[in-house]
Amino acid sequence: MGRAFVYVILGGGVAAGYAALDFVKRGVTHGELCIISEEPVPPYERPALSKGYLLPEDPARLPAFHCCVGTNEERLTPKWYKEHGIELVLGTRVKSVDVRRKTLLTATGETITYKILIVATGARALKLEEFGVSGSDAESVCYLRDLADANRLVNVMQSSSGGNAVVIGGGYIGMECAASLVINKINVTMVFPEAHCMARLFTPKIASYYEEFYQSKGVKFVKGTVLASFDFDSNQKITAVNLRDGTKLPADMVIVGIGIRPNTSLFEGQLTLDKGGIKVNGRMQSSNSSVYAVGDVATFPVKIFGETRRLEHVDSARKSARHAVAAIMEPEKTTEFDYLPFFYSRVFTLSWQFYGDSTGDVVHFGDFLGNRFGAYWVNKGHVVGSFLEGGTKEEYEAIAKMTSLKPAIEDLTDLETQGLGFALTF
Ligand code: FAD
Ligand code: NAD
Ligand code: ISD
Repeated sequence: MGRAFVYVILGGGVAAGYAALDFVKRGVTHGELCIISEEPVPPYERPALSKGYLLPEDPARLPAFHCCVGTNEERLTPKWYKEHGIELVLGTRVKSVDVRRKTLLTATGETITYKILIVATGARALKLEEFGVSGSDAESVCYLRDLADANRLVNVMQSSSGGNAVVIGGGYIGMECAASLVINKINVTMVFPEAHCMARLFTPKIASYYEEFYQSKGVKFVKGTVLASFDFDSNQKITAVNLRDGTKLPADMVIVGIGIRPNTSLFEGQLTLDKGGIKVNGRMQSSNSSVYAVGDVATFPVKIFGETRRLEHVDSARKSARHAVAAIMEPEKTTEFDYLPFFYSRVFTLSWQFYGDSTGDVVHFGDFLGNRFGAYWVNKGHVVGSFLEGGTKEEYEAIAKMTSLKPAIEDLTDLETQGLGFALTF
């Protein structure tokens, strides 16, 4: 026999931490809530792993960045969970779930029963092997998803000081890790298949600003090609990476950031999936009414676009988790989730925010030779997305508010002339 809880959160990442805080705020009683996580520590702010955690001096370390310090709220330490009667089952992988019987089976052989399950299993990093390249298990090849990966990356970085790193992938992990490597005095070459970095979001004009900034810090870019193989020395240490276009790059270490896959496998055949995630309604409830899904693993209706989306960003993890808890604890008071997508990044001295959707025509504004510029995306005559680098708190709030209102645009040239001023009028 195992333990029984009213509420179980499966996964102990960002969404789990924010859900726990809201369960307490809404009056969960001692012994009702359990969090099961494969990670050995309570929920923490994952964004810190590619930023403060990698700094050479005074790096961020736990317990400083447990949830919910990312939103300037209470820091949930192990003591906090204990004081609130929340059971933390850490370092424990859930092997299978039976949503009909409402049971989970852990790798330690325990069966845990729930009345309501919140799935917050996040995602896993894609491996090079899934793209037909072997060598992921080599000592100096690093991925970055969890604390164990971050500790490994720090060790590899320290032993590669002054040497060469190749960063595979031009997305979020690639860009943020490349900046951290430079700060650690490592020579960086970034390799990615697209024509420019951050191809899922940036326009060519925005991307060229960041690429030039990175080049000014010594970063080299090899675009339009992918990794083909590694060269090893007699000790099985990587010495170089070979690209499909024939280029050979010397490498003391490699960081791979080539995307993620949501962790849905426990639920395949049991819950409805959509766009790679667990399909939920506006209350974050899956096709089984006792199972909710939040964070990276959930595909939810984004009202403002009139379609479902699966987002891979921390603000969405925090807010979807909080919405699920509200829907569970106060169903009659909780309406449909109404979420404006928000993405951001910070690298070197740069910092940007994006709200909404990056579809339609793009209007750029601001000073691309200086340090404050942006863009609006206009689709079917309405602003649907906004990007701003180097803004103030008030300016970011203004682009968020304006985007949420989807204002009509008659003249793109006029919008370009007004630039940031357009958002500030709302
Ligand atoms: P996660 O935080 O990934 O948590 C999932 C948890 O579930 C993990 O603890 C995992 O071990 C556990 N788990 C999974 N399967 C099982 C199982 N079978 N049994 C037990 N436990 C299980 N987003 C931004 O918007 N801005 C940023 O600056 C930013 N920086 C990031 C930096 C890094 C290095 C990474 C990796 C991501 C970053 N993100 C950022 C994305 C953001 O962190 C994620 O969107 C967010 O963590 C998703 O939260 P989650 O709770 O859904 O999943
Ligand atoms: P990503 O989706 O941002 O980027 C993946 C990149 O992989 C693409 O840009 C492309 O350049 C590259 N790629 C694809 N196929 C390739 C191939 N065959 N060979 C080489 N490169 C290839 O994913 P990521 O950068 O791995 O980030 C992982 C997750 O972490 C994402 O969910 C991301 O949102 C999250 N994250 C977010 C932030 C942030 O929001 N600031 C920061 C870090 C991580
Ligand atoms: O949102 C975030 C972010 O970007 C971080 O680095 O949360 C973390 C914390 O602020 C780290 O303390």
